[in-house]
Amino acid sequence: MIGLVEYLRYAHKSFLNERNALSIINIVMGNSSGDMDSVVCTLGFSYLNFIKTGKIIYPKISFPQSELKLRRDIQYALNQTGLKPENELVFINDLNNDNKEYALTLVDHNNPDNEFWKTNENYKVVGIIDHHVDLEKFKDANPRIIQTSGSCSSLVWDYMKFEMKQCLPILSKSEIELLTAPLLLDTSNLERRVENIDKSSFTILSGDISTNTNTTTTKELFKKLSEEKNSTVGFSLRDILGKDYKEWDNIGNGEYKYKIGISSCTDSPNVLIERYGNDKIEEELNQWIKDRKIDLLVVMSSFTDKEGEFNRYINASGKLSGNVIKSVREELQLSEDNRINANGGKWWKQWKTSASRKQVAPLIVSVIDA
Ligand SMILES: [Mn+2]
Repeated sequence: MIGLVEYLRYAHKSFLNERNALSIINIVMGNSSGDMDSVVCTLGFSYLNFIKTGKIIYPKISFPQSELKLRRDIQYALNQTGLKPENELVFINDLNNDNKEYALTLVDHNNPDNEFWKTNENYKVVGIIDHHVDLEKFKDANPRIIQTSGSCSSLVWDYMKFEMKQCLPILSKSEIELLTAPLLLDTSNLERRVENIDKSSFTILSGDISTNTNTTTTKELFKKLSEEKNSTVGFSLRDILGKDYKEWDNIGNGEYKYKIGISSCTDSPNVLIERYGNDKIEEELNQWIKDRKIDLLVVMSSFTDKEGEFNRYINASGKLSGNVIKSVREELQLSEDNRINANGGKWWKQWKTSASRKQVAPLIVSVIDA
């Protein structure tokens, strides 16, 4: 049996060699935010499917190669396995506009959200495994698993648990840690947003983590991954905005369709203001709105403060911002924070900390649609 990294190298080479000859390209891809969950679901699904069927569904990273450096947790977990992600994975910018037909398996989203599909409409969605709100599309997809879970990876491991159990014994410690990484990050080391399926998937994986490692506990792994994920030292504000960013298009009932973007960040407003200054922040947000041609940009900041308290803040700009804030204010329990806004900032403290982008995005969309 083939290991994970060995398989990924094999899949990469075979993609480069065979793509011109293929009439239909089978690919699996995560959502456009390209977080650990999306990346690991992509790689893991492709691998386990190969174990199961002997066929390659090519794993595609949903962001350009140049943006890997913004995701230090992913870079770290991949590097640990010995893989050279820059040269041994296929990124979205490696796909050509070549009029190929694509058969798409979506993980961690259930409607294609990548810019790429706007100019390459020759695709079919053939499979979905996701933990976001069901957009009720592609009813013929098989599998079509859309279920609440802390991490989408739990759904993938559960779907192919037979294959997972088969190959775990031959995987290296760092390969298993890579597969465990999204589950730990998405559930804060199994302390928040944990569903039963997360627990059962963790048991499948962790059984082998403990036999494969004597020193690294999952707690330490979680700590290391969080540090890497949250590390933005040396980043420009633009880097931070693009690091975990998603867009929603075609919103509204009128003739004019709105487009909105939501960026998640792990720096507190105070850190951002200290580092970049209020004026620069406002300038960059407006530039972003212009460049992406969006009607609303929401920045969702979440972080744990010195007292160990989990905090959420949001910042809204663009032409819809006033009305949207007014409409979601009660639901998200927003209040102004005068200490932070002293120099003209626009941050709202979100007391309802349980609402992440997964809840906030559909809420904002429904408000604009209404
Ligand atoms: Mn996810």
